[in-house]
Amino acid sequence: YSDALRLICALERKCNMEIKITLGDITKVPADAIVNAANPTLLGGGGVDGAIHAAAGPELLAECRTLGGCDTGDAKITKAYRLPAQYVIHTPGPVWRDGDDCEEELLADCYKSCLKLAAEHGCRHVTFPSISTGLFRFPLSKAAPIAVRTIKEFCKNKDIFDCIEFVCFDEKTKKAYETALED
Ligand code: AR6
Repeated sequence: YSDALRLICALERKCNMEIKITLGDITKVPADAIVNAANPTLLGGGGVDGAIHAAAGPELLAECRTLGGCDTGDAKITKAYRLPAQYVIHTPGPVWRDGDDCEEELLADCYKSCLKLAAEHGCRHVTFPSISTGLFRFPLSKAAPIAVRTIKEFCKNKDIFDCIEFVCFDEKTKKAYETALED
């Protein structure tokens, strides 16, 4: 009887993962891991990267200096220092050029690489910014469906996460992710 109950609980958990879309500053949202839309140097920059480094404090940059950079589409993990999280997962998204330079595949790779690292570190609540759609100019209407689809595919029929949350910095971004989630 208890085995059956455990199985039901496990099955329910599998279906229970929530993809949440919120408006706000990702540095203020508690999570197990916060994803940073970085660049291949991992040495900071503007946008969400600048905000994450500013909120985490100088120890984050010091740890990032030891990592030797990161390829586009790949990800590396550090501690989160003063951020309300255990880890920061840094991923350099693709710079949008004309769409013929594997930008879409590379963006999907970013989400996969981050989810893989988060899972390996036991993170159940992960927050994402809208990778590449700021300074890297990836069109939002293309980026949001890629992000949502990649997360759904990665998590399908698995009990890895409780909540994957997109923390959007403006209404337009929030709307794009909501539309992608509805489709
Ligand atoms: N919380 C949540 N989202 C934010 C925040 C924040 N505090 N600040 C900005 N955004 P971007 P990219 C949103 O430019 O396009 C850096 O210099 C922003 O409105 O931060 O991947 C890196 O070092 C947009 O929706 O990242 C790289 O050189 C989204 O985050 C380069 O920018 C992504 O915008 C990466 O460019």
